[in-house]
Amino acid sequence: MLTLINTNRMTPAIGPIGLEYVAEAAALAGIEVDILDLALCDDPEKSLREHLSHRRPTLIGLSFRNVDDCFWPSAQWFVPDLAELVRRIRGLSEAPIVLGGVGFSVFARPIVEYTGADFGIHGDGEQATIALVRQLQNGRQFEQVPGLIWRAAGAVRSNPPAWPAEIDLPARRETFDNRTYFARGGQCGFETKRGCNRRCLYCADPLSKGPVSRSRRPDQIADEIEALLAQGIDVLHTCDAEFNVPRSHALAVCAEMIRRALGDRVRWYAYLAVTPFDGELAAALRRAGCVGINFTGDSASAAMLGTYRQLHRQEDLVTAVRLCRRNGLKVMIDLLLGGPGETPRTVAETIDFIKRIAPDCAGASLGIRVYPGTGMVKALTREGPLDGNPGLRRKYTGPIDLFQPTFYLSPALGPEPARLIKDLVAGDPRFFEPMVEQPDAAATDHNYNDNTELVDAIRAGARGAYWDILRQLRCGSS
Ligand code: B12
Repeated sequence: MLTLINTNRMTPAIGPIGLEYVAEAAALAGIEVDILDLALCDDPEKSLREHLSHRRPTLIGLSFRNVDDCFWPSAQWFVPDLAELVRRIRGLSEAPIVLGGVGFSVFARPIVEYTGADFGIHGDGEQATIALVRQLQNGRQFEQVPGLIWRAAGAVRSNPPAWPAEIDLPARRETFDNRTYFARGGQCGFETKRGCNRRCLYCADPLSKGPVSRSRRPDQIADEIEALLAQGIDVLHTCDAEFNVPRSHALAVCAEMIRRALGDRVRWYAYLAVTPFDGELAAALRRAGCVGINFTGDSASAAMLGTYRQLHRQEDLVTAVRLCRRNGLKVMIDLLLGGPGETPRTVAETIDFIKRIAPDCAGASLGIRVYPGTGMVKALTREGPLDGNPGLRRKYTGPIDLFQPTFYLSPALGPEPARLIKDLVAGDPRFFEPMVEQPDAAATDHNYNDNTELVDAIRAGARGAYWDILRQLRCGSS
């Protein structure tokens, strides 16, 4: 028996889609699967005890979605809680423990070492978990398990990440309680591809999902959406890095949804790169049921777009907003303020520009989570040793340790960068502002970590992407 446990208790609750895919693939391969969803338990400690007391699994799998909340200055780190959970499970069961998940895959080896887990899977979990169960039952040839991290003779060993080119994923989405997730989380996810071939300076997606885009079959995606619809779940969010990379696959997915008239029955939101985006794609998205797009804008300053290695330019932002308006799509531009070389002038240029092109809303995040293995680290080490870099912010003490939440914030923004941005936003309600470092400051940001404003709105019936729900609450329009 394979016991799979969802460990993510953040609210609003997001369904553990990755773990559900793993569970359904394992069941399809003939493995007996057993589920414990700690997000939906009132007393997780008690549920864990009761659940494990009368089961003897071959393997216990824990999903670890968020390593930290990626938000400065809250900078919450969740790895110590995971280590504590592993310790508690050890006291309740002798089964080996495997870890996996998107956040996990960014830091796979250090997390296995820190938590003392037996195994970890870096990358896609479906076939790797099946292979691990088989090897535990027979042979223990761990070199044959894709993406596996394991302990042997006192050392931690690892195979190359599991990023199979072919994704055959006939998901039924019946293993977790997606109805409850819809009621508590306001939307459910669906995935159309994995991996990204872009090289944005700060992004960890190529580390967890691989450096090339690997697409799912449009018919399997549409089947999955129909399965969710059959459960009464009709508001969705893509779980791809960028839905429109590559554009051809985005169009193919939309075409299949249009062919099945899903656009009349479902509303969905997506993350998109600013380019490629054109009239044909915008119209297809709308006809397929997409109602809102969150663009990875990052900046509107040419210098900063170059630093972030973004492919779009100011005029592409203009086009994106215009095409969304023309096609009835709500539009959010996500900004990443404070990167290397950011100055009060480049921030002002960006905020003024965004105000002028008038998206429905804009996320003004301040500070960039620095992940090991990204271009950010290379750029910063060119300036000198990380310890002593005046731009690095963290809440822990001691030497810089990128495993723990560590953020970069351009020193040129001065001693009160959040205040600077607030002044530039000047009360424009379309902007989600960075949090000012004061204990009594009212939240005007878009941190979805334990966000009670969102939890309450969803309980009262709001559905959709969180930026769209917050936007409606703050701007009062639908
Ligand atoms: C879509 C998305 C969102 C949507 C979710 C919508 C929805 N209904 O699902 C929204 C906007 C709500 C969101 C919010 C947040 N997100 Co988000 N999100 C994503 C995104 C793009 C996709 C995640 C996803 O579902 N992937 C698809 C699934 C199928 O993949 P998967 O989970 O990796 O699962 C596979 C493997 O990991 C593995 N696996 C999974 N579980 C297990 C378990 C075992 C035992 C094994 C062996 C394997 C295994 O197998 C699975 C199938 O192959 C990722 C980035 C990315 N490209 O993945 C960021 C990402 C996960 N988010 C992130 C963050 C930080 C957050 C927030 C905390 C942000 C915030 N402060 O508000 C919140 C947290 C919300 C919550 N309650 O958990 C970070 C996490 C990084 C980190 N430092 O830990 C990511 C990686 C983005 C980033 N690079 O910064 N997010």
